[in-house]
Amino acid sequence: MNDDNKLITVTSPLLPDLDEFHEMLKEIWDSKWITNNGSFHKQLEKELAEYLKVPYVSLFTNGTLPLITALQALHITGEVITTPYSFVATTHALWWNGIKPVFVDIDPSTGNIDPEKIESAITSRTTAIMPVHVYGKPCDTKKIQSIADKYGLKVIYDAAHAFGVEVNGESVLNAGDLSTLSFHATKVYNTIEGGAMIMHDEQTKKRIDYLKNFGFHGETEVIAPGINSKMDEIRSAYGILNLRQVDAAIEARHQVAIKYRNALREVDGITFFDDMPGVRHNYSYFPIFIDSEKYGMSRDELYFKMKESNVLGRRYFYPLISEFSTYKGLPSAGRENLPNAHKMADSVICLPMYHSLTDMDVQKVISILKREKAE
Ligand code: T4K
Repeated sequence: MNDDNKLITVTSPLLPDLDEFHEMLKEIWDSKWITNNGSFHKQLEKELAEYLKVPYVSLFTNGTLPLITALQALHITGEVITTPYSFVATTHALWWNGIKPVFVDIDPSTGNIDPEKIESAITSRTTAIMPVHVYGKPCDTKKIQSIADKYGLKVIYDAAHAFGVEVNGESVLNAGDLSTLSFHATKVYNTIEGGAMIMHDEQTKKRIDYLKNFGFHGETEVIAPGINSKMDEIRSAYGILNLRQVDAAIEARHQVAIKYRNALREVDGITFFDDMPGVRHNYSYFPIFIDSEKYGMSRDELYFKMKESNVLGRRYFYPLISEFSTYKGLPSAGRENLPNAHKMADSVICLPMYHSLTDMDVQKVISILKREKAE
């Protein structure tokens, strides 16, 4: 029996076992070391580097500050090429560094920045490219790197959605100069609030570790104008426990994706992404795209109809970042420059997707989309 009053939200967090967490809290209480590079913080950085198959991880307090810090660390100035199809934090990180964002349209087959359109947006002021692996779908990192190499640009990936994503067995987080992750409650892997930066060498790791701790090197020396964006011991402990169950969570999400795809493939007017060959996906989101004419209902009508039935999908990422008042006046923000991004933003609904979504919940979502109930 369906409980029609139950809210089915777009996501629900992966939570550690409370008794195990309590044991770790006891250790923290005993040690009285609660933040500033404590033992759980060190352990989580090490375990994440192994799990993610990357050389170095620096933990952060959320997924926005590593973006801001990455731009500082690489001394990025002037203009940075980026995508409008993302969460607003991507562009905010540029703005907070006094950098002018230059929006480039997306490839409709992935939702990621279209590498074919990057070169024509490069000017003498361009210093970097900041792409996003949106929904965890890997960008064309080879093509982006070849453009960056040709023009001497840095590449910082906003990999907030790409936890554990691999291409042909290699982590997508190893691409570019730096990558950043978000461990927010709504992500595949969460530490409540949290995030990380991935780097290739020990020297950069040291520099980032200084920068996230006010720039302190030892007790009395400050080597750069750093910020405070450290993760504490409590969230590090929580993260250690969640890492042990993240593979099972990703597999449960995979099963939900299979059910959605099997049921929705034949629905006229609904499209979605299939898995990419050679890619280990994390199923962080399940976006569908509504063609109003074929489906016979607009995206927004469907979105509100789902809401009436207590199914709270989300229109990630509508509106486009380029439509927000801070960015709307930028020369690259014009609608004519970003037709594919507008089309995707105007047609998307992210369906409920999380490890503990029950079969009954999935069937309820499907039945609304298939309009199996009388309208
Ligand atoms: N770059 C990209 C590409 C990003 O997507 C993000 C964040 C960032 C950078 C920045 O990373 P952080 O600084 O945030 O670490 C959410 C998240 O706040 C945000 O982290 C995320 N992207 C963005 C896409 O979505 P909201 O405002 O849509 O979430 P909210 O609070 O409406 O939650 C959605 C649903 O999740 C709720 O209806 C129920 C469920 N939920 C949520 C929370 C917070 C729970 O069940 N428990 C919870 O504690 O922004």
